[in-house]
Amino acid sequence: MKPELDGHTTGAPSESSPFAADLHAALGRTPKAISPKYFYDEAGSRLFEQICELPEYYPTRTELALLHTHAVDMTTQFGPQVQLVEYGAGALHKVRLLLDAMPYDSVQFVPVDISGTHLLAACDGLAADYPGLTIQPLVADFTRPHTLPPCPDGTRRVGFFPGSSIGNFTPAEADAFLRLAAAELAGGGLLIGIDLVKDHGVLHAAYNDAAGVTAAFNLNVLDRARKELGAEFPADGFEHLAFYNPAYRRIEMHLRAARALTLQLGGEVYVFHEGETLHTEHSHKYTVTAFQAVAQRAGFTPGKVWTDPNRWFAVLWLES
Ligand code: AVJ
Repeated sequence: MKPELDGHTTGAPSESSPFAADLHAALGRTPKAISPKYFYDEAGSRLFEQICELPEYYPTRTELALLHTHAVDMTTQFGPQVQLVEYGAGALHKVRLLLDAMPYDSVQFVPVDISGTHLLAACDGLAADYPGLTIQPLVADFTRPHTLPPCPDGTRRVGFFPGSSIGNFTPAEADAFLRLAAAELAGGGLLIGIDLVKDHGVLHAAYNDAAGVTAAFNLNVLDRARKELGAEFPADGFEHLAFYNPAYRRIEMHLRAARALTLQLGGEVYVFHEGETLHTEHSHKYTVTAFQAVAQRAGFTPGKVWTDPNRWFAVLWLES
């Protein structure tokens, strides 16, 4: 198991990990910015699961309700014989709602995830609950070229990308991912969850929860830098900042220096002036029609759309 597979290392502070290299690059650029993938060590993954349960964080429960209510209608789009490819599979909770609505012994399930240990454990749990389901896990970064198991004649390849994870991508990255997906899902389709543009107060609250879980999740990146890389900075030096940027239709998360300070990492000293931020995440919001236009340019034909009464979240079917 290569430590770089899930972007984190354990044990003694190490200067040679991809996290160290990426953090140096992040702190050296203007404006300072790092990939959100470094949120997800064990502590960060647990915090994310807590976020999903927060009263203010509507996306998870809204999407689960859509999958629960419309699973039969959704899986009817797939056709009778499918190879179901889940991108960034994680805990494999959501796919169960689809499998419950299908004769799953005719499904070949291919969960793709960068974190091999978590993926294989989740597959064991799924196999125990769905006897007869064919599961072929693939440990890979799905945003990079990868090889899926062959799809037999008469079987459609269908992608599943829930959670509005695509919101973490910049528009250029989203376009690149959708083009890759349209090519590898040719003849099949993609079922994708997207978070919709909405009242700014609702968006703001979802990323600024009263219990401070999102703040802890954001600050965890620096906790990791301290624990794993021996980074030094004032304990109360950084604060959580999350706001909706309407010009880009995205939530931005940052870690903001509460005062002028320095962060030391492996012999380098990085200066933050008061209020300067390390940008940690984008979470892009879409309208249904804007997303369908992006998907169409990437090679998909938009199909059915399922959304909640508030129109806060949508699950889209795209034919490829
Ligand atoms: C997992 C990327 C969909 O953008 O809402 C939650 C991550 N960040 N709270 C999101 C997240 C802060 C989440 N995604």
